Amino acid sequence: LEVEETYIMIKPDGVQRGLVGEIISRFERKGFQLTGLKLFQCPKELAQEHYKDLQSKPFFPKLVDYITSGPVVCMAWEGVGVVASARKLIGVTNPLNAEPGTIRGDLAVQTGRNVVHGSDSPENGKREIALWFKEGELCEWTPVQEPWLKE
Ligand code: DAT
Ligand code: MG
Repeated sequence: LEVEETYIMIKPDGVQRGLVGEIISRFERKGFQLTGLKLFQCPKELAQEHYKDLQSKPFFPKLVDYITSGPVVCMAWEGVGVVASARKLIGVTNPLNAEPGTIRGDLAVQTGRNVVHGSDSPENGKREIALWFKEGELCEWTPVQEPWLKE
């Protein structure tokens, strides 16, 4: 397994419902490393670009409206196997099918209000981090707990 990067985003419903600390804390406690973090009002063009693979879907306009309906929390997380592991922590797309213990399983009820995004591949992790963060917004740093997480 290799060190990967993933783009995690708390959607406007997660921010409005006061779930920011709760959601960040799940990735933090797992042992992944935060390398980028900001509160951000997403412009329509960026939401469309982020979800461009879904542009032919009937729900696409509603999805773009939802993502731009209020501030989101943009995060970059780094770690061995972080892409797939973050998707497991998040749970499946429809929160009613998401396992208890996952973010969507514990905190959401509808696909159209599923509180959080996570990249689906290492390639998309890189693509999405480059899309949502500017030069200079990411930090390279060494967590003091590293020897207690990695043997
Ligand atoms: P995920 O967010 O689990 O990666 P996805 O990439 O297939 O899921 O879709 C992106 C978002 O689009 C998803 O979080 C919510 C919305 N969405 C997906 N399928 C939908 C559907 N059938 N109806 C309404 N919204 C949908
Ligand atoms: Mg997806």
